[in-house]
Amino acid sequence: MYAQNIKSTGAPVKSLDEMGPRERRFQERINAGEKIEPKDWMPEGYRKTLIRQISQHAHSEIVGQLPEGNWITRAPSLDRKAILLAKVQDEAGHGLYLYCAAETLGVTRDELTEELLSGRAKYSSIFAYPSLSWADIGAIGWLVDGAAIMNQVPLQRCSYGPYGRAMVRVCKEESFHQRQGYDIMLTLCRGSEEQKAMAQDALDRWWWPALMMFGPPDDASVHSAQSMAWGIKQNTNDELRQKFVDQTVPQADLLGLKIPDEALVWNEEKKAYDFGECNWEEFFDVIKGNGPCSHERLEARRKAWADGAWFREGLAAHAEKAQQTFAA
Ligand code: BYC
Repeated sequence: MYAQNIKSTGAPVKSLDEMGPRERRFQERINAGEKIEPKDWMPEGYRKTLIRQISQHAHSEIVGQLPEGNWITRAPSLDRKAILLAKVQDEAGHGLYLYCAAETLGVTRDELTEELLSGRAKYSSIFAYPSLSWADIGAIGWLVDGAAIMNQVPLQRCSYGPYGRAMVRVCKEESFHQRQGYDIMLTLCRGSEEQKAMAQDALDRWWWPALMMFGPPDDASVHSAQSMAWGIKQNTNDELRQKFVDQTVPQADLLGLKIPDEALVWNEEKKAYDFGECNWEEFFDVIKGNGPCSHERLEARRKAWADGAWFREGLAAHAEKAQQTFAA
């Protein structure tokens, strides 16, 4: 079983002996590394957990377009504008694959949209923060997409086939996104004193929110133990956070930037960095919908949905007409 080493605050994970025959067979398939496909039998909790995680992930991709979309018209060159535009379009594409993956579990796209627009659904905490300068676009690509890759590469091995397969293409694109962000940071850090200061300021503001993307610490993670037993998650939140810090500190050194954490120090014994604690009070407040930009983000999505109504109606009318022509 996968999830023995974490304390969970959620419901206890059942052992094989406690399961009925169908559930036991399902768990054995997962333990053997088999993929679960949409028409296969699955426990209701597995289905609900996937709908929750995949839809939150989809919403994050869609809402995540907003902080960067904010800079498309102000990118400093035509090349940077074209690259940023392509990146933001990729995020829309990720949202669409993920909504499709969620639909295979018996929920409709309209239901998921309604959850987001009503404020009931969560999306990644990171997008509740503002993008104040061009350097923030570098920091988002470098840190936010970097954290996303760290989290999503293991998700390619998720036990649910459609989610794992969607992650393959998403990860390839995220890798390009991370590099474009790092390239912006590198250019700024090789530029004037003011440009380097702008890059440092962006790192100072995005570092801690990026670490929070991995979710609460393991002892406060409600879903990890069960999600790992089901092969949905392959790693705990803290394991991935640690890997991200270990990968990112040398990248900051190469830029000549200082990570804003006085507790950050290499630990030779564990061959990894020790680092400070995130402000978890702030994290829980943000995921309740009280982040600096939470209100603005939802308003932007509601407006986009309302502005697109005429187009959705047109599509529905066209589909109906096509059906009538076909039936005649
Ligand atoms: N933000 O038991 P836990 C991108 C919630 S977008 C908000 O550890 P779990 C990009 C969690 O939902 C990539 N909420 O949960 C796009 C749960 O609440 P509920 C986004 C969070 O699910 C555009 C509660 O806290 N990536 O890269 O086992 C431009 C307890 O947590 C967060 C994904 O969505 C958070 N950060 O683990 C640029 C990855 N963390 O649902 C870039 C897929 C936790 O009980 N998701 N919560 O009300 C996952 O891997 C997992 O869902 C998490 C959390 C690791 C995030």
